[in-house]
Amino acid sequence: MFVVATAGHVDHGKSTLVRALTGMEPDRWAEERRRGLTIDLGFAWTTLPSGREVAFVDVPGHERFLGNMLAGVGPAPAVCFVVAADEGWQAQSSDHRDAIAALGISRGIVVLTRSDRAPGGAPEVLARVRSELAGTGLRDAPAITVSAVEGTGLDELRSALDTLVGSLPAPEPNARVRLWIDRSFTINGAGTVVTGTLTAGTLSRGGNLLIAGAHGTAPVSVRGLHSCNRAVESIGPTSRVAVNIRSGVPAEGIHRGDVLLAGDSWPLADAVDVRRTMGSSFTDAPQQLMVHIGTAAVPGRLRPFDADHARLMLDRRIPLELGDRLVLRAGGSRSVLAGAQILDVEPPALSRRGDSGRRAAALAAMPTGGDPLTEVARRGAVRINELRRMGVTGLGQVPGGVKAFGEWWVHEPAFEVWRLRLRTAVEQLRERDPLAAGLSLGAARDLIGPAGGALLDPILEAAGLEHGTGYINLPGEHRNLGAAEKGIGELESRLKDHPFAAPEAGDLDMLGLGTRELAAAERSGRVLRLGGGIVLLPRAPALAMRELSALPQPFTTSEARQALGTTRRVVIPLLEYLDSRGWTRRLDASRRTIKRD
Ligand SMILES: Nc1nc2c(ncn2[C@@H]2O[C@H](COP(=O)(O)OP(=O)(O)OP(=O)(O)O)[C@@H](O)[C@H]2O)c(=O)[nH]1
Ligand SMILES: [Mg+2]
Repeated sequence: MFVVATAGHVDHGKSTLVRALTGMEPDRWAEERRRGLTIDLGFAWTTLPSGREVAFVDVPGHERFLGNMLAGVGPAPAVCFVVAADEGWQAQSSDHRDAIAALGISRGIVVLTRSDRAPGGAPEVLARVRSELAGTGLRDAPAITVSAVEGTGLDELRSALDTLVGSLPAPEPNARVRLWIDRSFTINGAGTVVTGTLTAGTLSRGGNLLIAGAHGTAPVSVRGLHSCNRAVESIGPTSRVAVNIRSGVPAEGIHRGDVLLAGDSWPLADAVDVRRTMGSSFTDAPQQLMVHIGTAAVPGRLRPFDADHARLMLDRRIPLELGDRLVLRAGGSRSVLAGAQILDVEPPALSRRGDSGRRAAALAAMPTGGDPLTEVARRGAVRINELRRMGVTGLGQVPGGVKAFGEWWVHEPAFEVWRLRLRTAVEQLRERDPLAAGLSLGAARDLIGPAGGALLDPILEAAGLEHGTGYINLPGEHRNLGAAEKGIGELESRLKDHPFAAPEAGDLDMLGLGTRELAAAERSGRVLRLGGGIVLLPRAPALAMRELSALPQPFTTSEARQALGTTRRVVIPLLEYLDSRGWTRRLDASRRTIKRD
C-alpha cells in the first residue's frame, strides 16, 4: 500500500477529487459535509489500475486548520498538490507549498482541478504553479488537469498515481516503528483504537510498544490491527493502520500527536539543535513557536545561534532523530514561519560566555546525519547503539581516531587522557603510601567519568595496571614497598635458602614488618600469609607438594614435618592451606594423602 496526502487552497477540490478517485467520503464529520469545508483529516483508499493500493489523507485547506493540515502531510511520503484551474494560485497554496518544502517532501503530482470551470485549460495557472513550486521538491512533479464533476483527466491521474507510487523509495519494514497518531477513538468491546500512517517498521498483533505523549510514556500491547478496514496479523510500511491497543493510559488521555514507538529504541528529546532549511531567519523569528513533527504540534522556545542555527526547547519530550524535519509556526499564526532539520538530539549545555557562538560554528560544520567522529569525540565514549538511536548515519565503519571495544566507540584522545589519569593517580598513591592497597574502583571511576566507567578494563590494560579485589594497582613486580622494602628483601633472602623456616613474631618485629607491611607485600605477590602468623614465600606450597608427593601415601603430620624440615608451628597451617586448595586431603586426625586426579 502507498499513502498520499492532499494539499492546496481551501475549496480547490481536494476532497471532491479524493471522493472521485476512491468512491469514499473523506469528510467524516456532518459539520464538514454541511459546510462543504474540510476541518479535520479524512481517509479514503482505492486500488490503482496496476493493482497497487493507495490511501489518501485528505487535509483541510482553510487557514484556520493549518495545524490539522500539517498533521496530515507530516508523515506522508507523497502529495497531490491541488490548485483549482479556475481560481489559480491562492494564499493557502503558498502556505501548503511552504509546509511541503519544510517537510522536505519531494514526491507528488500537481493536480489542476475544476477544469470544467476553466475552458481552454489554464496554461497561465500551470505556469504560475510551476514558478511557485520551483524552489521545492515538487519542481518536476507531473501535472494533470482534471474535472471531478465531468470525470475528465481522472484516468490519467490514476495512471500518474501508479507511476508515482511505483517510483517511491522502498520503505524499510525492519526499521524501528514511530507511528504518529492522527486519530484516537474507542470501540465498544475493543477499547482504544489509534490510527496513523506507518512509514517504517512493522506492527504485529500481540506486539509490545510504548506510547509517548503529553501523559509521558507507557507500555502498550497491540490487541488488534486493521488496515483499510481489513483485520491483519502484521503490517509493514507504508500503510494506513488502525491499532487496537491495550495500555494503562485511558482512551481520553491519548491524542493526535502522541506516538507509538518500538520499545525504547527512540531517544525522547525536549531540546534539539537545528538548521534552518527554509523560511524566516532564526534571528528574526519570535521566541515562542509551535513546532510540528509527524502529527504532533508542541510549543517550543527558540534560542537562535545565528540566522540558520538554533536550539529549540520543547514543552514536552518527543521521539526525534537526526535529520528529522520540523515545521515552525509563530504562535497563533496561520502560516509556516520556517522549516528546520535536526542536527542534535542531545545538545550540550551552554553555560560559558561565547558558548553560543562556538555552538553556531560547530553546527554550521555539521553534516545533516551527524558525524560519527564528532559525536564520539563529544562524549569521549559512546555505545554504537546510542549513536544509532539518535539517527547518526555512516556507522558502517569505525572512524579514524576512534577505538572500538565491543559495543563501545572511544575517542582516542579521551582514552589517552583516561589512561594517563589512572596511571598517574596510582603512581602518586604508591609514592605517597607504598603500603596502600591501591586506588579504589570508585576513585578510578570518578577519574574517568561515567562514559569511561564501562571501559575500565581496556583502560587499565593500556595503562599497565592491575585490578585486584576492589583495588587498582601497579603489577606486583613494579611495586616498591617503600620503607618496608628492606625488611621484605631480607625476609625473601632468608626464605629462599630455608623455604619452610617461617620467621617468629620477634624476627618479623626486628625486620620492621607489621601487619600492614606484610599485607602490602602479599598484595604485591612477594609473600604468602598463612594462619597463625606464618609468613612464607608464595612458592612454598608448590615446594611442599613436591616433597610430600615423594612420601608413601597417606602420610602423617609428623612425616610431613620431617620431610619439610620444619616445625609443627609451620607445618599445620601449611597443610591446612594445601587442604583448602584441594591439593591434599585429610583422612583423619593425623593422616593426609595427596589428591591425584
Ligand atoms: N465544477 C466543479 N466543481 C468542483 C470540482 N471539484 C470540486 N468542485 C467544487 O468545489 C467546491 C469545493 O470542493 P472541495 O472538494 O470541498 O474542496 P476542498 O479543497 O476539499 O476544500 P477544503 O477541504 O475545505 O479545503 C465544492 O463545491 C465542489 O463541488 C470540479 O472538478 N468541478
Ligand atoms: Mg476538503
